[in-house]
Formats: sequence, C-alpha cells, structure tokens
Amino acid sequence: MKKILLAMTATALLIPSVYANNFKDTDHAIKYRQSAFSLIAYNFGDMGAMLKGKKEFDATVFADRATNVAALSKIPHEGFIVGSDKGNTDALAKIWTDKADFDSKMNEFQKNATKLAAVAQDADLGQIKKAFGDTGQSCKGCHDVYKKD
Ligand code: ASC
Repeated sequence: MKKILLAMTATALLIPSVYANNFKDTDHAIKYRQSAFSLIAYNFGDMGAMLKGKKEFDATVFADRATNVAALSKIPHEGFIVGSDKGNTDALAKIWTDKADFDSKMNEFQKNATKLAAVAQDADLGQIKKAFGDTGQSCKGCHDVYKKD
C-alpha cells in the first residue's frame, strides 16, 4: 500500500508539467509557440529597423512594439511541452534534456523584454539601444543552443 501511495504521489508530481495546458496534441503546442515567435519577430524586427536607421525612429510606435514584445515574450514557453521536439519544428531535443537551463534562458528573455518595454516609455536612445541589444542577445543566446540552424 505504501508503495502504491508513493507511486501515485510521484505520478501526481509529474503530471502538471505534461498536462497543465490545454493543447490537443504536440502539433497544437508547436503551432502555438511558433505563432507567438512570429509576432515577436515582426514587432522586434520593426524596432531593429528603427534603431538601425532603416526607417524613421518613432518613439510612440517603438514603445508600442516594445510593449507587444514584453507581453508576447511570456507566451511561447508554455508551448514547449514534452514530446514537441517531434514534428514541424526547429526546436532541438536538448531543450528537454537541459530543461532548467532552457527555462532560465526563457526567463531571462522575458526579463529583458520587460525592461525594454519600460525604458521605451522614455526617449533615452542610449538606454533603449542597450535594452534592445540585451533582448536580442537573449533571443540569440537561446537560438544558438536550442534551435536548429
Ligand atoms: C529577431 C528574430 C530573431 C532575433 C535575433 C536576435 O527579430 O527573428 O530570431 O531577433 O535575430 O539576435
């Protein structure tokens, strides 16, 4: 009986990471996170174009985009459910073997994106460029390790 209880407890502890979401299957989770990344890339790309002088810097548009990225940065993480390295995805299986490191990189990205949204409210270009660079580094730092080339 004790053994059964222990086994049940272990199962109960494992379940949340696998089932604490509403995805129908791994394809659904992959689509979900890819949709968020696509919106992030669009908004972040436009900020980059402004900072690189490819288009005129507009502080209001920039701040709106930064706010979008900060909100969106919190979305993809949930989509990295167990088994979703298989399918139409560039995600490497390493994500799930080094999950703690992956989680901390995702967390870092969210923090940097939140900081960028905060500094974008003021038109201090120095701070904006620094926060934008940090956010881009956290995109790249994760892609270098956990995304197929
Ligand atoms: C983007 C985008 C990425 C990151 C990365 C930052 O806009 O699509 O993957 O920024 O290039 O280094």
